[in-house]
Amino acid sequence: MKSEDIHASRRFLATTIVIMAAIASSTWGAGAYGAKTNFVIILCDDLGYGDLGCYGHPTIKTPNLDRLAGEGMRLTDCYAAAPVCSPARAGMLTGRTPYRCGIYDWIPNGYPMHLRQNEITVATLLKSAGYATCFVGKWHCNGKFNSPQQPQPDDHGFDYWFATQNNADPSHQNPVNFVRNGNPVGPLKGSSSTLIVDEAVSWLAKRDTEKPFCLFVWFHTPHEPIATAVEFVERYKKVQPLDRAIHYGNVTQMDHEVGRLMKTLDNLKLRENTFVFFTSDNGPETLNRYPSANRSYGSPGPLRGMKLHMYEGGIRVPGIIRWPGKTKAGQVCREPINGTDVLPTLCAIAGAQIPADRPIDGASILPLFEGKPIKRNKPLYWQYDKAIGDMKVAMRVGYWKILANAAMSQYEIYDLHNDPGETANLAAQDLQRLSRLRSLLHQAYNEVNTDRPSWPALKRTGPKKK
Ligand SMILES: [Ca+2]
Repeated sequence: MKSEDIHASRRFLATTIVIMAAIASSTWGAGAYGAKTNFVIILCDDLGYGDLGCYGHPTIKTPNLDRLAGEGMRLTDCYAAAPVCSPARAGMLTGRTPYRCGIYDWIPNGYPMHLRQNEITVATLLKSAGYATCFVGKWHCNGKFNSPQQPQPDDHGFDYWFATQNNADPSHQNPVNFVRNGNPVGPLKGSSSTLIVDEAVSWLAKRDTEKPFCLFVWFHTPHEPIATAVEFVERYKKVQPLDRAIHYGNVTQMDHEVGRLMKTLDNLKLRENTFVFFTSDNGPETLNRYPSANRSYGSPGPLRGMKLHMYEGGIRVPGIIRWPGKTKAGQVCREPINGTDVLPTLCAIAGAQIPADRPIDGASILPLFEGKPIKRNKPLYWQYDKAIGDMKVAMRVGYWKILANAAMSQYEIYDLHNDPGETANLAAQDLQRLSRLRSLLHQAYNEVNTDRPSWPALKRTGPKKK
């Protein structure tokens, strides 16, 4: 998008926000739980389904997240909106299948692909409903980061931001590439997880307490290139090789920082009226993609595939919700939930209107807190044209999952209830079910791919690939 287009679309958006704010103010307090619930949305990067203690990892210690799950609700069937970074993030911010937004793959530095200004994010909607909004961590929703040529976190509704385009450079330790509210910060001392939580804690302390808040904490951890503070590596002295210990320690360090953030909520007496959601943007890194620095020892648990796969290991991720008075201690929820559900859910809680002028694919998960099923008007759908393997499209309907190749001519179906590891493709045995699922899949595929935006040729103009 040219800069003049951005200005024009910003004017359009400003008008839209005024209209939406008017709508929101007229419905202030009309949300199911009033408008004073705060939100903390924590996203990990490449944390696998099996990487937390409370999800069965035999070695990695995550006491703070285990406690959070024990205090709230652990989701067994929580999904990212895509098996790769940028699309999953776009899906969470917009409530839309990422392909609708034109976010087709991870966005290298300098690429034209970005979350366009005409997309309406959950932060924009909450801000218009009176929320203070803050983003800290890995953004990865544009290629031209901190450039007037593309929208930045503040253009998408975050009052305050402290972020990197993609990974922390040169690694998680002592990063040099953070930007705070448009100003490059320069070299920093410490781990990115610590720096991010420091910033979040600082913002919480100085925020406008007259407003409810929405805080997005998007860790770089445990994505490559990993570096872990010595004290956390030393907790895995018996683990070999050292790179595995470094990876495990990296997850434990992130867990420690989540604990620090939760402690801050307690200290500020914010626990009771804060909805906390912890999840990951996709499955664990595929082994051996970085042979020179392979510290990717994440686990998909019992699931098939890893990051970049359309099988469950690529998209099913940990999910923990703590909302005192609404979630019950130690509750386990088996209802499928997608990253695209964040926008409708937060808006429902806050009493903010969701956009009516475009397809919103997620659904509010509020019924779950009353012991009822989520009302979805469309099945969960994923698409990633560059997925590893033949399967590029997937859909879940109840316990059934269908996958298709790029030509939409070959199919696999799995019964996730009896076969969560997707070991038995039943497409040839259950033709009636295949036919029904295939029809639903084609319907979604055709709808999503009709109006999707295109980009100029993806020629790299930025620094080296990471
Ligand atoms: Ca990722």
